[in-house]
Amino acid sequence: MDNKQISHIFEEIADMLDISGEEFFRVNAYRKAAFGISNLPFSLKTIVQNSPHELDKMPGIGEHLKKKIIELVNTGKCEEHEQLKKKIPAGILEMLHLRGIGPKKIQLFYHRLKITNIGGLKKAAEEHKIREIEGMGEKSEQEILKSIEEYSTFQPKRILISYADSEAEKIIDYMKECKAVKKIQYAGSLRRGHETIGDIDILVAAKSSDSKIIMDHFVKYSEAIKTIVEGETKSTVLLNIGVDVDLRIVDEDIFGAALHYFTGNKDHNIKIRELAKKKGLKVSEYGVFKDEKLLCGKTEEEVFASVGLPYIIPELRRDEGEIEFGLSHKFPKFIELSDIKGDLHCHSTYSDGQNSLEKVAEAYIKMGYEYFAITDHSSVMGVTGGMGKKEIEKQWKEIDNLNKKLKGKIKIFRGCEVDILKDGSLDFGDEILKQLEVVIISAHLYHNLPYEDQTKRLIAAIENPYSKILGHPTGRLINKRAPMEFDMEKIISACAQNNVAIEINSNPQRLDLIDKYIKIAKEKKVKITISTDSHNFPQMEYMKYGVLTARRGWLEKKDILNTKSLKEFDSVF
Ligand code: DGT
Ligand code: CA
Ligand code: CA
Ligand code: ZN
Repeated sequence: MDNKQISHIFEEIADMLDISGEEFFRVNAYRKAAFGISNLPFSLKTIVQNSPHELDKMPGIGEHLKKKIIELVNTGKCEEHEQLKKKIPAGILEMLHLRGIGPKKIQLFYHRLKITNIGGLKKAAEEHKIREIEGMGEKSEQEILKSIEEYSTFQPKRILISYADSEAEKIIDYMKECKAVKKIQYAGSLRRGHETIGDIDILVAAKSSDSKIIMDHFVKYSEAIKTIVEGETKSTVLLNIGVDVDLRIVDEDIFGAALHYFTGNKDHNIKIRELAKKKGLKVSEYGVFKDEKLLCGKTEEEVFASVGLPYIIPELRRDEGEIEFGLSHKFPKFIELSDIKGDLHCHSTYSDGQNSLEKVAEAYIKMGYEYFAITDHSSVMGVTGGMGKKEIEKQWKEIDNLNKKLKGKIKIFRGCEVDILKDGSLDFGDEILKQLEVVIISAHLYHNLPYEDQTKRLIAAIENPYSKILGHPTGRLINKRAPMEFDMEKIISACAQNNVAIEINSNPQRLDLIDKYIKIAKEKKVKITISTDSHNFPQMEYMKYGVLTARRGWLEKKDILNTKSLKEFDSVF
C-alpha cells in the first residue's frame, strides 16, 4: 500500500459517501485527506510501521482517518471501503469519470431512472429519458452523450498486432520447453491478422492426463504478472504489457476443430455452424459430429470439407463473403511474404531515418530483396529533417555510386516521400520530380481540413503527372490519431484514372490502407504497394503485417507492384 493507493481509496470513499447522500463534512474530510496524502513527501507505510504517533501531527488527519490509514497499511484493505463497495455498484462509481457528471446527478439518475452504469446512462440519453428529470433537457442529453464518447476514446486500448505477435511467439517458445505439449498455435484475432488485439489465444494439443503439468508450466511464465484463472483445460494470465493470454488444451484428435473455433471470428463460426446444421451435422470446438458421433476434427481442412468448403485462410474469416465465395469457387493463391521482392518506402539519415543509405542497402541485401526505393522526406517536413534541393541531389550521387558498387546485389531507386501541401500541390517542383523514379505523395500536415476540401486536395495531388504512389492514405495512427476525413471512393477512383498506386503502409501503428478499401481498390484495378516506411532495422521486418493486411483484402501476388522482379519492375512506372 503506497501513498498513491491510499489516496485513491480515500477518494473512492469520498465519492461513494457523496453518492449515498452523506453529510458534506464527512465527505470533505476524506477528499481533503486524499489530496493531502497524494502530495506527501514521505511514505505513510514507513511512518505506520516505524513511528505511527507521527500521524497525529498531520493536519487534517483525525483519529478516525488515522485508524483507516493504519488499517490500510496493515491489511491492504479498509472495512468501510469494502462495505461501501457492496452498497454502490462499480458502474455507478465509473460514471463519475464522465465530464460534467458529479455525485448529485448520479443520485438523481439512480433514483429517477434506476441508472447504475454508463451503458444505462447512454441508453437513457439516446431514448430521451433524461429530459423527464426536472432541470434537465435536450441539451443535457447531448452533453451526456458527448462526454461518454470522450471517455470511451480514453479507455484502455487494444494492443497493436506487433506487440501481440512478439509476445505470442515468446510464450509459444516457452511452452515448447514443456515436453507434454504436442502441438501449439496461436488463434483468435492475432491469427486473423486483425490490426489490434484484445487478448492472445493459444491452443495446445496434448494428452488430457498431461494438462496439469502444462498448466503449471504456463502460469509460471516469467512475464505473467498475475494468474486470472487456472483451470484444467483453460487458464488465463495477465502479462506485464497489460494483455491477457488464454491458453486452452485439447486432444490432438480435435485440434483442427478447436483451432477453427478459437480463430473465429464469431460471425464466421456461427455461419459455419448453420451450414453444418443444414447437413445434419454439428460443428463445435470439440469436433464435427453426426448424432453425437465424432466424425472428424484433427485438421481445419477436415472441418471445412465437412460443410462443403475448401480451406479458408484465417485472414478472411469474418463472414464478409468468404463462405459464400468458397461454396462456389476455388480461392486464388493469396499474397505471401516470400512474394515481396523489394521495399518501396524507407528512410535514411538524409531525413529522419536512423541509418546511412549504405547501411539500409546492406540490410535489404541481407533480407534477400532485389531492390528498394529510398524515400526520404521533402523539405516541408522540417521536423523530420526533410531534404532540400541540394541534399536530394547529393543523395542521387550517392545512389549512383552505390548502384555501381552493389551491382548484382541490389538496385536502389531514386525516391522521395514528397509532402502534399495544403492546396494539393507538391513540395518539390517538376524539375526535381521528373528526375525521381519513385514519387510517394503523402499528407503529413493539415489532417483536419473539411471533408470536401480534403478530398479535393488529395485528388489534386494524385493528378500531378509525377505522382506514383499515394502513401499511408488516411494518415491514421491506431489508438492515437483518427484517419483524415475525405471521400475514399473518389480518391481510389482518382488513383485508378491517373495510374497512381496506393500504399499499404505496414507499420503496425498505421496499417493504412485497411481491408475494406483494399477490396475497392482491387475492384477498380488500382495497383497496390506494400511498404514498411522503415526508419531503422527492426522496422524493416514490418513487411509481414502489411502482407497480412493485404491478405485480409483478398490480394494476390499479381495485384502488388513490389512482387515484381527487378527486371519487370524497372518498367512499371
Ligand atoms: P479479440 O480477443 O477481441 O482481439 O478478438 P478474438 O476474435 O480473438 O476474440 P476472443 O479472444 O474473445 O475469442 C476467440 C475466438 O473464439 C473468437 O474469434 C471466436 C471464438 N468465440 C468466442 N466466443 C464465441 C461465441 O460466443 N460464439 C462463437 N461461435 N465463437 C466464439
Ligand atoms: Ca483474442
Ligand atoms: Ca480470448
Ligand atoms: Zn510518411
